[in-house]
Amino acid sequence: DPYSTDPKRHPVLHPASVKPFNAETPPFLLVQQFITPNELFYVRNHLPVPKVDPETYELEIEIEGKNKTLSLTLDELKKLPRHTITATIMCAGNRRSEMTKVKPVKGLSWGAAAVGNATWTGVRLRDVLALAGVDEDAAFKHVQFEGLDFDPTGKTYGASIPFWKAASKRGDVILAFEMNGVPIPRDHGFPVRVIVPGTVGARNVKWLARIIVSEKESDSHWQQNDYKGFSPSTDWDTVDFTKSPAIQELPVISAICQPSEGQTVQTDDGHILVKGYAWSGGGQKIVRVDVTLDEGDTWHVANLDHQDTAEPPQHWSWTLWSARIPVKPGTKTVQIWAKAVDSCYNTQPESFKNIWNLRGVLSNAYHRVTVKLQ
Ligand code: MTE
Ligand code: MO
Repeated sequence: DPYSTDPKRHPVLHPASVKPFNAETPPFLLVQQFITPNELFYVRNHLPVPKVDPETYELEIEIEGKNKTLSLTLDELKKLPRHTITATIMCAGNRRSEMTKVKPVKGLSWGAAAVGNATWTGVRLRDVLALAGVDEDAAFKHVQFEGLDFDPTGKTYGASIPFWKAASKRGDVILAFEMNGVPIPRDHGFPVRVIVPGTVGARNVKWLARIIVSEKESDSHWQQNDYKGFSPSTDWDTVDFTKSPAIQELPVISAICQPSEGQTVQTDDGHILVKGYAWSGGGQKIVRVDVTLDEGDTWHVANLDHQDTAEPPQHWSWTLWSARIPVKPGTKTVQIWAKAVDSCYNTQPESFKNIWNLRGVLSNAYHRVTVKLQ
């Protein structure tokens, strides 16, 4: 069993699959703190967790067209100037289970908690590229990453990001070795993972083995034949993965984490308390969250309780919000809707019907939660 050496996990994590291990945080715990504790952070593994010896670990940096590879030990990497960012990572399939209600999709049945916010410390990818002789004006188009995890045929996990993002100072891409002040836990990429803030989880390659600066995107399955959006009319007979770009920056999303679907809620002086998160990709900031209990006849503007001070387009963290909303006396059940607006004034689509796609990604329609009142 290649999974027998996987690490132990916190018992409150809610598994979507066990081998490979995929699990999300209970939503009400997710919004208790701005920084998600490491042991509660969602886990998304496609393959067994590799066991890496930090003493013998080496990172290889390959530049297409040059026949010399730069190789750095963990100690050498750690000698570069350190950079710390706080960034949210979200899986492209977060909230997929809601899209499934329109029509089945292929993928793990994630609820709304395949997301977390952490402080990451490492070195800038652009500094490592500079060591390899590549600066941000170079004419490359992509930077590819390969992990140390591999499938039974020996193929490793891989992904790529645009070269401009990798090489620009404002891109803030780091090769991280610390998560929330401690060495990155095994599930999250020990000893080194890429953090590509503002970009879909899939490109944040864990257990980083190799960086390839290239004219081409990664040819990995996860870059080419997965993590792409399609029309609601595209099905598995007609899909052509070469026709859609790989997801990079994620669209604006929000979710209600408290109360949860079906819960019985105590009203407080005729009000209910609603809490959640909101986030947008590409470093955009959340500027407003709207909540309604009457299908949009009345919208209540939520309080943005916890938000980073960073300005867009470098606002990498999520926003935690809450709203205390009056309910009409005698109401037995309510459906709560939430939607967020980002600093580009992008907002969420109203329903899943018209954003449905066969892989169940980009599942960012209004979040709707029905609760009973007491
Ligand atoms: N990196 C490697 N090497 N292998 C993986 O399976 N999964 C990706 C990404 N990086 C993955 C990976 C996906 S799809 C996501 S959503 C994030 O890691 C999840 O990061 P986390 O497990 O730290 O939450
Ligand atoms: Mo993911």
